[in-house]
Amino acid sequence: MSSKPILYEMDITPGSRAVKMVARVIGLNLDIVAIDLFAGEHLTEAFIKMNPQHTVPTLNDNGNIIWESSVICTYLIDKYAKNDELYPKDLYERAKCNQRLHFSDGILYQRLRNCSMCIYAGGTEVPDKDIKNIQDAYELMETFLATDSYLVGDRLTVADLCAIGLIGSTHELYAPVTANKYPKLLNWFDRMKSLPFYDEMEAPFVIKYKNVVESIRAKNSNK
Ligand SMILES: N[C@@H](CCC(=O)N[C@@H](CS)C(=O)NCC(=O)O)C(=O)O
Repeated sequence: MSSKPILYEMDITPGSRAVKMVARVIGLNLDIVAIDLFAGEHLTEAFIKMNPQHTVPTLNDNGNIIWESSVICTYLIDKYAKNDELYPKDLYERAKCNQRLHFSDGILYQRLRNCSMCIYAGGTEVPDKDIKNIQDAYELMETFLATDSYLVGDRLTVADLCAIGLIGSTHELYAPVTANKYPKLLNWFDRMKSLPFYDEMEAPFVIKYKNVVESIRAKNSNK
């Protein structure tokens, strides 16, 4: 008999929350196992055996191990969703979703990470170039959202769910999404904030992440 998929995650990481939001939307129950990266719980022999890249989120679906949040999300939708609304089966629509997902993984996530790494590595300020890289990504998103209200077309897809936590974090921690410079991105962000699960599943963890980074920054400045 198969059991619930197990999600190894940390709530302050945007990718972990993306997987949980997808599960919520498709009505899938996950067994959640919290991993504390700051305590090195991802570096145990057992975790590395499961995921040699030792990243969260990581999924164990009855022995099938998957990591990379966007890959986990699309797998869960393909396997468990009752319809293809979140991840269209139409090949062109799916390609557009995949492009946005790669943008989130390769551009948004990496640029957020670069900023946080400056602080984790002992710094107190994030270099202007790293902030500028995030703003450049916002400008690209303005073009993605030029005619559409969601990242792919006019309804919510997995592409939106994988981008919310990243934009929420860069906005709160490093580069505000301002109305004068990024009006379409801000409209999209407001639309995401009105999702029924946003206040429960997203907002508190963006603030928690900010507090973690700020407390490390404060310790660094007292050294
Ligand atoms: N693009 C990946 C990023 C995964 C990732 O690097 N997660 C970080 C936390 S945000 C992590 O687990 N870092 C621990 C490590 O690399 O050892 C995803 O969305 O799953």
